[in-house]
Amino acid sequence: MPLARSLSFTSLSGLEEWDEEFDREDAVLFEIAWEVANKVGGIYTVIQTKARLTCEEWGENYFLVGPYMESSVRTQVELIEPCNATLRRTIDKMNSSGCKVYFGRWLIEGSPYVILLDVGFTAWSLDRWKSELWENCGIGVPWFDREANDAVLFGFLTAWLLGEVCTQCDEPPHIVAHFHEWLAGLGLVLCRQRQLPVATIFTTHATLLGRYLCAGNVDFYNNLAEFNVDKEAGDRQIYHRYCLERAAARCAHVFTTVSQITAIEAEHLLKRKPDIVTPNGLNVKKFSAMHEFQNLHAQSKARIQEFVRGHFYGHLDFNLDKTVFLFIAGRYEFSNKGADIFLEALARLNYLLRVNHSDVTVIAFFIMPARTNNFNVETLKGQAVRKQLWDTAQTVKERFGKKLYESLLVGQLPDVSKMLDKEDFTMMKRAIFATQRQCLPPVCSHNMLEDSSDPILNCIRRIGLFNTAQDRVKVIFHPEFLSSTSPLLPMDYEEFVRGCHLGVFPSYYEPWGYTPAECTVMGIPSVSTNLSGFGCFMEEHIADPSAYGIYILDRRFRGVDESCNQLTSFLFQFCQQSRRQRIIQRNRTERLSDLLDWRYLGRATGFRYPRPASVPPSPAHSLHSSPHHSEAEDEEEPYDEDLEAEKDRVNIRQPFNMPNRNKNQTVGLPEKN
Ligand code: G6P
Ligand code: 1S3
Repeated sequence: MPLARSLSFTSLSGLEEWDEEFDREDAVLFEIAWEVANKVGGIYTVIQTKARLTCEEWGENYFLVGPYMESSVRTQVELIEPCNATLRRTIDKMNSSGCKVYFGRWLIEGSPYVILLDVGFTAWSLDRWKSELWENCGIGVPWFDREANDAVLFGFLTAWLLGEVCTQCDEPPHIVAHFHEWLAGLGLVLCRQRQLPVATIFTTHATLLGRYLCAGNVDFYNNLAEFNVDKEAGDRQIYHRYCLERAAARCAHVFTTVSQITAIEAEHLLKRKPDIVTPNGLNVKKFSAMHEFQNLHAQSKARIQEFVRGHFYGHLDFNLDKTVFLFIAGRYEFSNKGADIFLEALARLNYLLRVNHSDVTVIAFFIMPARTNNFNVETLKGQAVRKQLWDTAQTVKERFGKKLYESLLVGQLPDVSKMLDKEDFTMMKRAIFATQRQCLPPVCSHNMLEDSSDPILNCIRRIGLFNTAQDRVKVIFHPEFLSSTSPLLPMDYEEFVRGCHLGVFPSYYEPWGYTPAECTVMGIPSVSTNLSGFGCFMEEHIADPSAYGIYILDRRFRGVDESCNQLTSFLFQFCQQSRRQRIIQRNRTERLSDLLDWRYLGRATGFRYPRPASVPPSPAHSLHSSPHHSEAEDEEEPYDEDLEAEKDRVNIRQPFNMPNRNKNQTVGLPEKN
């Protein structure tokens, strides 16, 4: 089967030697994932952000295949007639044989075609397909594992679809099928087992065993070669899932993963070395005006500040202008995502800020979804009190303004002592009395269903970060993804990230890590680790990552306590930066976004961003770029930003001028610098 020569956005670039006769015009690409038009986690972001470019490359020959989820389809997909005769015949045939297959356009950038398979509708075939799987592949799937049952249905349906396309084609088709993650992997295995004329790619975004082992108390990276994989999978009752995953990795013509570190993991746990590493990109949108992203930061920060005013009512004894917003967000995997060491570092930072009599306050947000019973009353009350204070201030202002106006009308300067009357004072006193509270500002915005066993709450209880007046570090756990329709914090995730100062993602298990990448393209500095794909990638491509606001925590060569100290020192340094230094650092961070653009990703090999030429951001070494610098200057607009940017720009070659991909790229743990 001929394979693609330069399918740069489907993991095949660099495999030119596979077939010189391949012609893209004749080829059709199917990309298959459980997260097509169905948001579960990071794979959705991969596919969604890559769609525009893949559509540009493949045009009418690109089809995404996913599960039919009615609620997502209603909001994200326009159902239409199949776009060509082959697909029409294929879908008609399947639908007349007891399936429900839908065709449409996914309403995202690029508007790719989607083929959606209703797995629930074919559940009647589950037992038969499971027997077939057992007979042909020796994989037995237990009845109680719903996710694995879905994987079986989805796998058989995708293999059926691809087989039917081959049958319905007038000429021998050139089909490339790219499968993501174990949930979609069975389709690939069946394609090979049925000997369909389809070139297959399997991308793993995390291994099942890796995720499970890391979440337990295991020294994962030092024992990678030692694990008895079958036993470990069996002990965790995921042996059948593991078999599906490993079979897909082994059967694929091309096996890929998203980072070097996951490539090593896959080699040991799935027993196949990935053919190529394909880092994840983003669909980067550049603003035409240079500082637009800085303005957006200021706007979004103002909205977060409003929320904080409400949340801390009665305890607003800190200066919001000297308050730094940190956040961690993502799937709620307490230790895998590093929430454990973030909390510990916050406790240490709290101590450091206190003993150093710092006037900086830190508010750390934890945005990780957990099971809740909705917002708690105290949190909602905070926003109501803030609103009431605002309304009172507006009413008094209006009355004041009216008196002022009337006084001016009769040609008199107002007597300021009479501008506010008794009624105004009563109204204001009442509003102030309403801000008294008997309790501390809550550390959690919701009523947690598993409050007493929740790992974040238990850690907060242990380290004692209770939002007291003495605490320089305050904590807010928001156990729900953000939404612009929330009555509490009505912002979507992107707006929220823009308004924060630093994203903190000290993950222990993170094959790639979109959260710090998203921060980068929005010009928000972040902390990641040298155990995350993103951290290793940035370490490889930037000479002095922290100068660019990319703090990479060492979790590979240090113990937990040492990593925690390093994180504390990153955070403490960050808190000591002046506003000007933060602005300069954000500019630098934003300048890295090309590196993460799908458009240029493939060309990044061998390229390194040099140290920035302009003033370093570290407060210890920083020289002010203009004389007579004072804190007051920090309050002004960053008037010398262009100059700083220009200095850096001459020093940085843009990624699209970079040398081509190194074909001899090896897969191995990146060396420590
Ligand atoms: C942006 C805005 C500035 C604002 C600054 C605040 O750069 O353009 O007007 O002063 O953000 O930065 P900070 O790091 O203090 O939130
Ligand atoms: C996985 O999602 P996760 O957060 O469970 O896939 C993502 C996309 O490749 C990746 O960024 C992340 O590290 C993995 O862990």
